[in-house]
Amino acid sequence: MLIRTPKPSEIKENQVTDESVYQNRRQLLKSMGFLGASALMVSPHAKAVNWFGGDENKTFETTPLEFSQPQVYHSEDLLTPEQKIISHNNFYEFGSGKSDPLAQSQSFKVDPWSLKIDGLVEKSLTLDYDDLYKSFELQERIYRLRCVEAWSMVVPWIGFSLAALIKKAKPLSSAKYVVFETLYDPDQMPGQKNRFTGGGIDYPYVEGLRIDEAMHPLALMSVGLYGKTLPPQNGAPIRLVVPWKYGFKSIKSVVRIRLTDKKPQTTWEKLAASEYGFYANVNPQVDHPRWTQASERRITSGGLFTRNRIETQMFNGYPEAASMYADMDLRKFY
Ligand SMILES: Nc1nc2c(c(=O)[nH]1)N[C@H]1C(S)=C(S)[C@@H](COP(=O)(O)O)O[C@H]1N2
Ligand SMILES: [Mo]
Repeated sequence: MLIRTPKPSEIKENQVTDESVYQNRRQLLKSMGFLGASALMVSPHAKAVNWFGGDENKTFETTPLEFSQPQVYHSEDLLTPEQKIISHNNFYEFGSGKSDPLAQSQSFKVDPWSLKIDGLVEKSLTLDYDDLYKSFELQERIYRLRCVEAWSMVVPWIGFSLAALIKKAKPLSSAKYVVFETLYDPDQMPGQKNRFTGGGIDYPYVEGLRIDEAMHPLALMSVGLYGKTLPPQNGAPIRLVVPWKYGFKSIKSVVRIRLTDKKPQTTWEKLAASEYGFYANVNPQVDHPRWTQASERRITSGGLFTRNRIETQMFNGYPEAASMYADMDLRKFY
């Protein structure tokens, strides 16, 4: 592989401030042996607000992760504070309100877990809970997350490249698409039981990528954020992150990755194909039928409703993705 030349979307570590500095120092101290197991704390989660019944006094416990220092960040923006990232979520399996996932998911069981990679591969694989953290080198990646609803965050994810995982299964040349599936477990996920609170979705939640998109170095399988394992509301124990696409492509709590020769029908496409396409590349020039996509509300350290409107960038500011769509009409393939 060639040495990469930094793109305008990439800047050096010392230009990113905020909570990541704290986390990176912490990681360094840990690698030098200054932080023993007893000093490793549980994440200071916001207390779950309970109105469905269930999680009242429970807070999911996250664990610090070992990860390599990032060489390149893909954002010149300030990080969104951890408390916002873990309390303002879309995860319809736990309810369709932004605070439902935190409130509803705190007793979600992530261990044992089983992630299967199969379909058009030479070697099907199953990763168990421990494999998620030790099969690949974990790396921090700071990405913008741009929801189709026109809000956005900047998240310090920890994970490994999706390409590494797919390569391990040895894809056949006939594989053209990759399909992802979230856990189906209505006993644990109240939204899967109730068509109303679950947003009318036909579960399990399904997403898909073209094989070249899945093999793109920016596509990440995330197992953590802010230096620790993912909390359930963000897609524990493992979720996809595709930073140049609208957030709904970044499917959470994945149990199956299947390679196929047919374009899958994805959850949101099935629900409203004219509003949520298969490609879903962030594009300020193609509006959602009901609102503009030219700008977005960046969630920062200010109050959740602080006015912080910024212009949306093509491919969410990841021009590295552009060449994959060079000969496509992105109005038609939205
Ligand atoms: N299984 C599943 N994955 C999902 C969703 C969901 O409802 N269910 N919501 C998506 C949407 S619309 C967005 S914007 C992101 C939000 O990720 P976050 O809550 O970690 O910010 O998750 C995506 N992944
Ligand atoms: Mo979203």
